[in-house]
Amino acid sequence: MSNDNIVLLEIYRQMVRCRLMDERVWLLNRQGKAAIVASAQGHEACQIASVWALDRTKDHFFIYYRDLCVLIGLGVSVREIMLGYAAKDGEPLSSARQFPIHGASRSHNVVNLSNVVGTQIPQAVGSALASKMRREKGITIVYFGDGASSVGDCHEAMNFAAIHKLPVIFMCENNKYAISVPLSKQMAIDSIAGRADGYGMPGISIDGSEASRFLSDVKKKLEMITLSTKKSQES
Ligand SMILES: Cc1ncc(C[n+]2csc(CCOP(=O)(O)OP(=O)(O)O)c2C)c(N)n1
Ligand SMILES: [Mg+2]
Repeated sequence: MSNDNIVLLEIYRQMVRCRLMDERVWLLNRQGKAAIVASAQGHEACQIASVWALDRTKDHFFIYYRDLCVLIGLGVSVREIMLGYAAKDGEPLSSARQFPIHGASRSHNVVNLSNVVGTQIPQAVGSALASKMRREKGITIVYFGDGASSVGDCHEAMNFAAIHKLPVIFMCENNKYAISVPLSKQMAIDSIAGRADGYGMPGISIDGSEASRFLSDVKKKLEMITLSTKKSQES
């Protein structure tokens, strides 16, 4: 089997693992045993493929509350995550003291996250600025929802990142709703990626349920970012 196929198979394994875990957590929630849950169902392919497109040993991951599968992709175990939902000791992100899957893990390169929508976006841009100033190779990826893409933090962060040509990927997981508010009531445009033009950086829309296309498109984007950051470091 080719290396590419081995990676795709592993991505698929992790997607199935996440879906089964997510379904189980929902059952526990309905039984009153898991207090609060933000489902990642339907987000599995893009979340896991995004991790495989990057380098877990040197890149920085700024996740949000829906990124259960990113954590699995980064190597947090199902057991560790379930301990969080059950509020038991041994969970590595916050020792189960926070909302499940919140907290930080240095060994997994996950930075602490807030439940307040959009706050991780300027923080991620700060991390990318630090990488650039220290001439480190790592890049930063920040995840957020379509609703978060409308908050002020997001606009300020994108503007700053584009001006300074920072090594950062903004990954919007567009599930077309911010709680019960549909996309058409959140913005007057069709493509969130189209906004990138306005900041002066490239933006692409990818089908988030297509892991292999996602993987190759994110890798292409990474090459562009590395090139552009290198050029701006030289100038
Ligand atoms: C600043 C702020 N405003 C409102 C909320 C309440 N809230 C929690 S999730 C959410 C919807 C976010 O939607 P989106 O960014 O599309 O992410 P999704 O949950 O769809 O993945 C809102 C408004 C919040 N947590 N923070
Ligand atoms: Mg949404």
